[in-house]
Amino acid sequence: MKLPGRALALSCALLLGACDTETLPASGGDGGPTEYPPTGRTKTFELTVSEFDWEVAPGAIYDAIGYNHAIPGPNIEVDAGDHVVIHLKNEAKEAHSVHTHVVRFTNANDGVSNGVAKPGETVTVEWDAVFAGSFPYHDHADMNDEGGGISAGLFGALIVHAPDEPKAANENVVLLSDFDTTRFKQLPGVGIGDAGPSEVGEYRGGHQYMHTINGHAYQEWSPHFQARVGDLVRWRVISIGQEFHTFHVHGHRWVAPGGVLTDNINLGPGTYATFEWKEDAPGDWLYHCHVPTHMEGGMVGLYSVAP
Ligand SMILES: [Cu+2]
Repeated sequence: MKLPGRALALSCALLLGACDTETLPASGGDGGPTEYPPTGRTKTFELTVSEFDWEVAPGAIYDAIGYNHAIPGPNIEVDAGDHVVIHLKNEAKEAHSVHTHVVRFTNANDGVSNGVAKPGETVTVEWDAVFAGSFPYHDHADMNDEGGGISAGLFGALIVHAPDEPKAANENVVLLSDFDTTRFKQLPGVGIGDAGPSEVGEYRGGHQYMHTINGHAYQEWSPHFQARVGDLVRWRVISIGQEFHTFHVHGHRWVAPGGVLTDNINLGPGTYATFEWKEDAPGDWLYHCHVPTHMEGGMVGLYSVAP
C-alpha cells in the first residue's frame, strides 16, 4: 500500500493581479492575468508513461496508466518566466501525450495530434510558463476512449510560482479525480464485470466511480495534510475527472475570485483554484467534495492543525 501524504512543503505561489502588470497576454486583454518576463532558465522534466497496478484503497486495485509510476504524476514545479522541456517516454501499449493547461506553446507542443508518443517512443514538448498558478497536465492522445488516459491515471499538477508571492509554510496539492469501475482489477465487495448497474463501483458508497484525492480514496488513505497555527497555508486544487466536484474545508474560509467569501468552491473537469489563509484553527478538520455520493465514494480527507 502506497500511503498518501503529499503535504508538500514547497515555496510560494500565485495571486494573479497582485504582481507586475507591465505586459498583458494576447489572450488576456485589459484586466487579464499578469504575464511574467522570461527568467532565462530552462527546466527539464522526464515523464515515463507505464502501466501498473495502483492500490486506490486497501484491496481496491486499479489497472492504471500513469506518469512515473504514480497517480497523480509528479508535480512539475517551476517559476513564472521559466522555459520548460518535457521528455515523454512511452512504455505503455497505446499512444500517450502530455498536454498542459495555461502555459504558452506552439501547436506542435499541444500534445494532441502533435507531440504524441507512440508505444516505445520518446517525444519532447516544450513551453513557456508565463502565468503563475496551479494548472493540470494530462494525456490528450485519445480523448474518445472514455476520456483517454485521464481516466486511467495520466494526469498531474503544474505549479508555477510568481516571483513576489509570499512563501507558504505548507502547499497542499490536491487532484480530484473519478476512477472508472471498469478499470478495477479488484474492488472488495463488488463482482467486477457482473455487478448490476446499481451496484457498479460500490465500495462503501453506492456511486458508479470511486472518487479519489491524489489517487487515493477515503479519509484513511487520502492525503493527510498538516499545518500549525500561524502558518501561511496554500491550497492548489485541480479537478481532472469525469464529474463536477466541490472542494470544502471545515473550520476555514477564504476569498474566491470575485471577492466571494467561501469555504466550498465549484470545480468542473479540467478546472483549478489556488487559495490560502493564515492558519488560526487547531484541530482535525475534514476536507471533501460536497456531493454526497462523491464523499461516500471516497472523496474525503483529513487536515490536521497543531496548536
Ligand atoms: Cu465531487
